[in-house]
Amino acid sequence: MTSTSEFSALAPYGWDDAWADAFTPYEAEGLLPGRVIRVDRGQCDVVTAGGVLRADTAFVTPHDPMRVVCTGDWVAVEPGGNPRYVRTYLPRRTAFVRSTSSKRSEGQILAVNVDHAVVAISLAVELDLGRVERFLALAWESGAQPVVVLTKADLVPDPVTLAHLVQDVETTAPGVPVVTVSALHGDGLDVLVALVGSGTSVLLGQSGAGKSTLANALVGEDVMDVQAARDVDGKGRHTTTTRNLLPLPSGGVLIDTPGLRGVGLFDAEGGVGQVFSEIEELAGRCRFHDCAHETEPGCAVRLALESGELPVRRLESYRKLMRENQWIVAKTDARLRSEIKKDWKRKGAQGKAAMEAKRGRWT
Ligand SMILES: Nc1nc2c(ncn2[C@@H]2O[C@H](COP(=O)(O)OP(=O)(O)OP(=O)(O)O)[C@@H](O)[C@H]2O)c(=O)[nH]1
Ligand SMILES: [Mg+2]
Ligand SMILES: [Zn+2]
Repeated sequence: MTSTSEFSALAPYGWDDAWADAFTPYEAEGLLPGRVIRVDRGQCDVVTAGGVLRADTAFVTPHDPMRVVCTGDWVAVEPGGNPRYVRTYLPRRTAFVRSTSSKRSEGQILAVNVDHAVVAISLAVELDLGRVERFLALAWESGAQPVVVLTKADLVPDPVTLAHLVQDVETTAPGVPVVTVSALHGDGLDVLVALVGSGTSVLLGQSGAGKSTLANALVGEDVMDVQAARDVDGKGRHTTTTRNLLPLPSGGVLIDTPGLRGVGLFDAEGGVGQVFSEIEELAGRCRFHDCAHETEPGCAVRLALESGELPVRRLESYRKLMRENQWIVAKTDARLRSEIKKDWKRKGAQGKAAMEAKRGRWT
């Protein structure tokens, strides 16, 4: 039986009956359940019913970047020991993954067990809609509900300009709530509090977008460091260097993350489709099932382009991200294939050695 009440102190961190069920076999082994609130060079802080414990993550497959312990993980941790080890993490409900670089098609896990992926976009710099679409594709793909937060609204004093910017983002993000906030003046925070008031939310975005400032405003305390002043967002020093999980006073849990220069897609075809849902809807109305929206008759996508209903930029961005995704997937497959081949070769060599040993060559 699971003793939910024994671990009820974990409820503010998102502990529920399903986590309790998943933990049952580890409870029988005398391990403690907890949630990772920060990971730092092979060590992590785990909040347990009895308080925060420092634990080593080396036990949990350290060589596969997709399987390392991540902030937001629910883990089974040893009750004592020096070092004390995290034995395993419970199966993840959602995972936000990007590809680490364009050269190597490896996934990097940025946040797990997240319900709301809050993409922070600064209004202090020129809007890059392509970047918004990229973040949203990974957010949808992760299984979390995306939210866009336009920060530093106080720096756009003209309401007409602000309305245009919000509209641009809204047409770029169908099905995604777009919230405008100013942490400086407190504007829009109530709307955000309502959105992140249940479950786990992660703040993602470029360095300087104002994520930690927002985290402090939501927590109601200066728990995260913020750079006093900076010239341009997205440049220079990263103020936040670890991912930190913070319980919110009004309910819900927030993960603040270090700024990201870029997010490469990682097997995110479904996510890309959701970001461009209006294009996929239009494509469904094309006369030909496999319409490329080039010169085919009865093309609903081209019709929407001509009427101005669909911006050219959107279609181009959709094509670009789809191509990039296919390329990443193909590259990953190639890498997997070569790994499998290497494995066969190794097994083949072992098999040969075993055969030769059997024949008594080395005896
Ligand atoms: N004018 C104005 N400035 C803000 C607002 N929110 C944040 N800032 C400023 O923006 C700068 C960056 O804020 P941070 O919260 O550190 O940004 P961050 O996204 O956490 O940055 P990293 O940790 O490097 O990823 C700081 O100088 C803040 O004071 C706002 O609402 N209005
Ligand atoms: Mg920060
Ligand atoms: Zn078409």
